[in-house]
Amino acid sequence: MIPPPREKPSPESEPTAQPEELTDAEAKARLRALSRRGFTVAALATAGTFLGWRWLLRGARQEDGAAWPLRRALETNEQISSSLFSQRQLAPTFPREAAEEPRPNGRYGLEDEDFVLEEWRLNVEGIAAGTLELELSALRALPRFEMTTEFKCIEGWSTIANWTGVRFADFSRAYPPATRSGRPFDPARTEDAPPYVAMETPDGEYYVGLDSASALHSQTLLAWELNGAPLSPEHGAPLRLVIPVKYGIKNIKRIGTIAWSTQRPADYWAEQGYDWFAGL
Ligand SMILES: Nc1nc2c(c(=O)[nH]1)N[C@H]1C(S)=C(S)[C@@H](COP(=O)(O)O)O[C@H]1N2
Ligand SMILES: [Mo]
Repeated sequence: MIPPPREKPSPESEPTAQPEELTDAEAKARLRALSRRGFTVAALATAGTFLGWRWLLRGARQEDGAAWPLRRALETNEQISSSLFSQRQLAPTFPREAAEEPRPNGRYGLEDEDFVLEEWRLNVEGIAAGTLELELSALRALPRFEMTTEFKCIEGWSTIANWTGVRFADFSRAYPPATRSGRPFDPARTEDAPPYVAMETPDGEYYVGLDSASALHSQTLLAWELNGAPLSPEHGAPLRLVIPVKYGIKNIKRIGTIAWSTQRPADYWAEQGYDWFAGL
């Protein structure tokens, strides 16, 4: 076995893109929602969410086996990034014409010679319904979403590309996870969802862990098309994750299983020493 190529994080080339402002309509909708509930309630809810997160992170932490000085450093990054993360911050979007063909990068989990595209099913676990096996047609039946966003690899390169699929939030509305409160799932109440989502390739060779807030972000997409054409095998056919609020490493190709989880899931590149959160 050839050792896995180490991607080098290159701070000099780290992108400095400014998050887009909310559109007027979005800002108004949010203000309406706030005044409905009252600002105090909103503030309490925010504080509650934050405390809930801290508690969860602390709980998850004790299960990690890494040597403590290393874990400390990684955790500091993660805490900073996860507390700075806001679902309201959108990744920049671009005109459709700006889309280019990304270079295929990373083949873990794509090399199983027994993989048959026609036999592919998406396994969904940790949902209220138990477990499910979905065909691509079931995903295509959900609200279609298209976006042109910038894809950023931790190695320093980036590509603007156009993606089509279903938002993970809409997918989750259709196949909801069990909530903490027992109330019906609402993607806007991320604190009520299981805290993590795990995704892995059908052969289990590549896997990512996501915090639910990022997974349920409005630009997180389960995609089956790239630049208007079905995904090619090297770009992750038949279904991949596109999550522009994270670096490329989290954008898993050829998803075989999606599982909601109360425990912080294993993550291929985090195990190689990269930041688990891997947010931009
Ligand atoms: N299954 C799988 N998904 C993966 C990878 C991989 O090795 N295997 N590499 C990741 C990395 S590091 C990057 S930068 C992007 C590249 O996506 P692309 O090949 O479509 O450009 O895929 C991500 N998803
Ligand atoms: Mo990457």
